[in-house]
Formats: sequence, structure tokens, C-alpha cells
Amino acid sequence: MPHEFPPGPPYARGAMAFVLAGGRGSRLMELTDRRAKPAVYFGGKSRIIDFALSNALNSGIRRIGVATQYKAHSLIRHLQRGWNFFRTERNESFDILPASQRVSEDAWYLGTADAVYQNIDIVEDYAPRHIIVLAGDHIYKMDYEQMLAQHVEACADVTVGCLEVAREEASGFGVMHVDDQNRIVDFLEKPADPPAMPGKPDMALASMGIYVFDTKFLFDLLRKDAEDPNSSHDFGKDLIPAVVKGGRAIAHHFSRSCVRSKSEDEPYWRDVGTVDAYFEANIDLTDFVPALDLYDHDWPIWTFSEITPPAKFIHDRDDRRGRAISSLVSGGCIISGSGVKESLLFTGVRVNSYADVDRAVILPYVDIGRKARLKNVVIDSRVKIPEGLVVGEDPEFDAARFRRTDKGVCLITQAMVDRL
Ligand code: ADQ
Ligand code: ADP
Repeated sequence: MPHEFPPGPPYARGAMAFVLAGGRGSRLMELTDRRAKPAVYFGGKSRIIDFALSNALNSGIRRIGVATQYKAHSLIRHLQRGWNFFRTERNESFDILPASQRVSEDAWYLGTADAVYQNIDIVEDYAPRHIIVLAGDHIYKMDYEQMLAQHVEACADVTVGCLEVAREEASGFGVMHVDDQNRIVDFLEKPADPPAMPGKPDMALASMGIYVFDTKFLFDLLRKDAEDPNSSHDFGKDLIPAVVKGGRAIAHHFSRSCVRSKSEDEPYWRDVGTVDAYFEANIDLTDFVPALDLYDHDWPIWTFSEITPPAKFIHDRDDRRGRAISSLVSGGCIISGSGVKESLLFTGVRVNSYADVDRAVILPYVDIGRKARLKNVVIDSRVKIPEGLVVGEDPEFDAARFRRTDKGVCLITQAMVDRL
């Protein structure tokens, strides 16, 4: 049934979200061999990009463009199936913007800024007052209306979303210094030795890679940048430092606009960019009270969901019970005569008799053969785990056959299983 939206908040209604979803996310290893990072599954039903898109939708934004590039097939398929409810007659739009379609037929997006530049004519047609540039690869719940409002009130040229991170982790981010009015006075993209926050020697103020601009200001900036032979056409490397030097750049603290349900203690933001971070963030959802509440009706995470029968737990022929404890089990799963603990099963997973699964993130349509014993694993979609396979008990065995992380998590793909 089409969803009837209430009239949106003032700034979000006039804004367009431009979601950057072209990056590979190479530290997710084989999980992103065939799909872009924003298309990687997360949380039992969703894909990573659903969080940024749901934030936009829940904030009241009704015009969205998604720039895709790297291995975009399953991402585009997901967007077409799940995000196709926008209605032009209500001045809503949802555009999938693959690289190499516009400015020149054979040019990839050179960098994140170029991904917007190459689509200026499409965006211009919608005449948004503001553009909010989002990354399609983070897990968080945020009300962008608050950020748009701060941008307008502060008369900013750009407003940069930011959050405090541990200083030793900050070299993967844009790091900024702000004055007591939240004006950004210095911005360093991925500094080797990140500067600390005043009074907080262990913390740094990091860019979330999300930016609000007035449309005209952004387009002028992009056109100038496109002509600069020394630019890498990237927001973090080129455009934001330029505005910090020559304009008015304001920091918007995530803590002001993060959306939290009653059960969430801390603002939640994760870049699930490594296999370990991905594993932990998913397994954490099996906690008694998880740090991320996916059951919040006020801020739903929209997605495409297949129509499936309910999950089923059955005794097998030897009368062994199929059971799952502290686990999230999606539709279409069948757990037969086997045990599942602290695990997350996506759609259509089969766990066969005598199998034992402990702390596993199992992507859709995986089949786990009889008597397999799996612990601390991430299993890619559609993998057929052979009968009796044991993973998570012998580090040397695992490291020789699977992608084993320093923390002892094994990523298993079908290609790895085929080589066994
Ligand atoms: P990075 O983490 O390096 O830094 P980047 O690789 O620039 O992020 O990707 C940003 C977003 O753009 C991602 O969602 C990615 O999927 C997408 N993307 C990358 N290349 C693209 C392309 N050519 N076309 C379309 N989309 C593309 C950025 C900022 C930092 C900030 C971190 C926060 O530069 O300042 O701290 O994000 O994670
Ligand atoms: P997801 O799990 O992300 O929904 P799939 O696993 O179905 O997607 O496929 C991911 C991508 O890999 C898609 O672009 C799909 O077309 C491609 N793909 C799937 N299976 C194969 C295969 N056996 N060989 C080559 N490409 C494949």
C-alpha cells in the first residue's frame, strides 16, 4: 500500500539528498568482490545504504539521487525494488545515477565531488534549495532537518557533520578544529598524526563525510573545481579544505541530531568498513539491549524485503530440537535439529541437523550442511557449507582456507568452499 507522508518539515522538503554510493570499501575483502559496500547486507534484513536513505526519508527529504559506480548491479537492483515509491506528481524523485552516463560516455566519476558535478543538470532540474551530500556506507540514525536548520541559521557556505572519535582511529577521517561558534578553522583530510580536541587529548573531531550546501554555492564550487587541473575532485581532499580557507564552514555535531530510542544509551554511528567491525556491529544486535535499536517505530529503517514464509524451527527425524538462542532469524529460514546461538540469520538460511552455529553472521540463502560446526564466522550469500565442516576451532586450518582476521573472525565465500 502506498505510504501517505505528512507534509514535511521546512528545510528537508526543499532539499535534495545526494548519496555517494560508488565506493568499493576494499577492507571488507571478499564481501565487496561482487557488490559495492553500500549494497552489503546489514542487520538481518537491510543493506548498508538503507540507513542513509531511511534517514533522508524519515527527515522529510523527498528528492534523492544515488551515485553508483563500483560493482553496482546488486545495489541498483535493491534500489529499484525497495526504493521505488517516490511520486513525481508530489514533487518527489528518486534517481539512480550510474557513472559514465552524463558528461562523457567513458568517464568514471573521478572523485566524490565529480560524482555530483557530472549530475549537475539532473539536480538543477529539481531546483532544490539545499543539497545534503551523504555517504551510503555508514550505520546511524540521524535527523538531517536539524543539520539543515543549523546551516541556514549559521549562514554557512558548508556545514559538515562531525563526531568525536578516538584520536588513534582518526587518521582514516577528515579531522577538524572548530572555534567556540562551531566555525571550522582548520580541516585536515586523513592526517597521519590527527590533532586532538582542546581539553580532550585522546579524542579528535572527525568529519562524517556528510555536507550541507546551498545549491548555487555548491554548483559554483564544483564548476570551479572541475577546471582545476591540480584537484582530485574529492570533497574531503579538495572542496571542504577550500571552503574552510576561503569561506564559512560550520561543524554540525552528530550528538545534536542523532535519533535515539529510549533503549539507546549513546549516539550510535559505525563505519562497518572492516570484516571485524562488520562482524561485531551485526553480532552486537543479538545483545539483550543492543546499542542500535532496529525496533524503533518512530525511525524505521526502510528496505526491500522479499516475501517469505515465517522462520521455522523443527525437530529433525532423530528428534533433535532445532533452536536459536539470542539470535535474529529472518523470514524463510529453517533450523532443523540444530543449534544456533548469538547469531544473525538473513533471509532463507537453512541450518541442517546436528549443525552447531555460534556467533555467526549468515547472509541470505546460505545452506549449512549437517554436522557443520561454525564459530565466529561471516558467510557470504548463497554459500553451501559442506557437511561436517568445522570453522573457528583451529586457527591454522582456518587461516589457510578462509579470510581470517586478526581477531579470529573467518569470512567464508563460495569460492573458498569450492577450493576445500
Ligand atoms: P573516505 O572514507 O575515504 O572519506 P570516500 O572513499 O571518499 O570516503 O567515500 C565517501 C563516500 O563516497 C562513500 O559512501 C563511497 O561509497 C562514495 N564514493 C567514493 N568514491 C566514489 C565515486 N567515485 N563515485 C561515487 N561515490 C563514491 C570521507 C571523507 C572524510 C570523512 C570520511 C567519513 O573524505 O573526510 O571523514 O568520509 O567516513
Ligand atoms: P547480493 O548477495 O548482493 O544480493 P548476489 O550475490 O546475488 O547479490 O550477486 C552479487 C553480484 O554478483 C551481482 O551483481 C550478481 O549479478 C553477481 N553474481 C552473482 N553470482 C555470480 C556468479 N556466479 N558469477 C559472476 N557474478 C555473479
